[in-house]
Formats: sequence, structure tokens, C-alpha cells
Amino acid sequence: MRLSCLPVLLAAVSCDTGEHRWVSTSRDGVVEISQAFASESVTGETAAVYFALRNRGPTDDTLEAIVVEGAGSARIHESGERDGIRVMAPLSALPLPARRVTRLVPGGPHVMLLDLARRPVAGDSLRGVLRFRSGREVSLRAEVHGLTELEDVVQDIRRNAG
Ligand SMILES: [Cu+2]
Repeated sequence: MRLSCLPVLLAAVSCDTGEHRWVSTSRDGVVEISQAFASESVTGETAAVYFALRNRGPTDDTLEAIVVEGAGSARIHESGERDGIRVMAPLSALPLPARRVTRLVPGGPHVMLLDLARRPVAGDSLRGVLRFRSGREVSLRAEVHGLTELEDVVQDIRRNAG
């Protein structure tokens, strides 16, 4: 019998059945992060990180802080359009409604890494921690993808979203 992946067994245990199947949960199992990936940096100084956050609990929570190794800071950004131009605006926090999945995707909300010590390239893995208003924490591991692969990654995640 093939061992199946038990995503909520232990926080930060990775699963080798597919790179987007990686899942990490808060110690109490309420908040879960999955499908984390990052885009290769164009300028070398910033990079965007995307993931899905599932709040299994009966109460709302809020993502308040992100720390990523090798990044001077990490900010939550919202994407939008103004006069036909793609713009980004910082969000002070990201609400996680109870019993819902909140997705950070290209063209939508994302985490922006600033002041990177080293330019992330495809194949790298970024590591960090997400902190929530409730005091929960989840670890982050985001594979870096080249800009040309991003659309494929998003398609793959949409297919596997459930
Ligand atoms: Cu941004």
C-alpha cells in the first residue's frame, strides 16, 4: 500500500507527491497554509509570494506579519487597476474569515518581499513564518518559479483547488 500524504499530521512536514501539495498548519490545526510559491524577481530587490490560507475555525483571524529569511521586510499588498494601469497598495493586515479559504494569487493580494539579500531564482525555496492576530503561527516554504512558469503554476493550482 502506498503511503498517502497526511497534510495536517505535523506542521512543516513536507510531502513529496507534488510541489504544490506542501502544507503547514498552526499548532492547533486551525490555520493551514498550502500552495505557496514565489515569483522570480525581475529587479532582484523584490519578489511576490502567493499561497492559500484555510481558516478551519469558527472565528475570524487576521494575518498580521510575515517574516521571510533573506528579506529585509515582507508586506501584504493588494493589486488593482487605476486608469488601466496595474497598481499595488499595501494592506496593514489580511482578514481570514472563519471556515473559509483565502487565496493570494497573481493579480490579487500577495506578499511582497522587500530588500532581498540575494536575488531569488527559479528552483530556490524561500522560508519564513506567518503570524496571526490570534497568536497562531504557520511556517512558510515557497518554491520560486520563473516568470514564464507562473501561468502554468496558477493553472495547476486552480485544477487542484478544492
Ligand atoms: Cu506587491
